[in-house]
Amino acid sequence: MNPWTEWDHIVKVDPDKTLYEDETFEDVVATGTDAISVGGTLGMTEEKMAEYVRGCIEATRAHDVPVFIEPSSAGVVVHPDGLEGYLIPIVFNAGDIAWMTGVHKEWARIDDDIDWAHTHTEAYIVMNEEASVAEYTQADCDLAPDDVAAYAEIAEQMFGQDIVYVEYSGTLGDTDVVGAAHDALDDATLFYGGGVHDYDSAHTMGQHSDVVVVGDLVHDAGCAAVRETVEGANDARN
Ligand code: 1GP
Repeated sequence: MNPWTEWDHIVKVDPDKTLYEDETFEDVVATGTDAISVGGTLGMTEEKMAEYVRGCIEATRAHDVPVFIEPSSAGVVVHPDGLEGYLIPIVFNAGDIAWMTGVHKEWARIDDDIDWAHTHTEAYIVMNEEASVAEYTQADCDLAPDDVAAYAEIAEQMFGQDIVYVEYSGTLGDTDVVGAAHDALDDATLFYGGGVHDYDSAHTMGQHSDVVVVGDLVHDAGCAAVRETVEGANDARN
């Protein structure tokens, strides 16, 4: 069984941002989140990625929290011991179709050490036109709930995706859109990310998805706030 079928919550740490005040990766792990993913859209380098991933792996050693890399370009993937795997975005509504196969091809061309057994793809549907990821991928965010549901459906049924990810990075999404994607899936897991900042927002989005992803909050407000979102996501599932 894929590990994410058991998850309610992920913290996504961005190597281009610092942790909140004097918090550590141990504090991030101790929030009770189910997994850590390391990735960001802008300012990413292999060095920054390596440093953050190393810190997360060391912090999770005493806990049962897996660490994944979610790369945003071909040149930032590292292969440290202790990493659980790789979550590779494929952007289904990208205007720049390199985000369907091109950047992935480039990764395979330059990286001789890809661990395919631990490499998983995520079918992204990018919905916040203001977000860097929307600009970066030239995503068509002008989508109604039935458009998003249809993307989710083809991702699972035609492209065999196990993870569909409705991405509102930076803003809280429309529950009609997120719920439509959720309803369209049979067995695939729906990740939701964007603007989750407290118990209520996590609880609401957890009711319309399977896994709530929290990003900026860990950098901007810290681990006490993240812990509330873990509780909200957990309560939504139970
Ligand atoms: C970003 O979906 C994640 O990829 C989380 O978004 O930073 O808005 O929490 P936020």
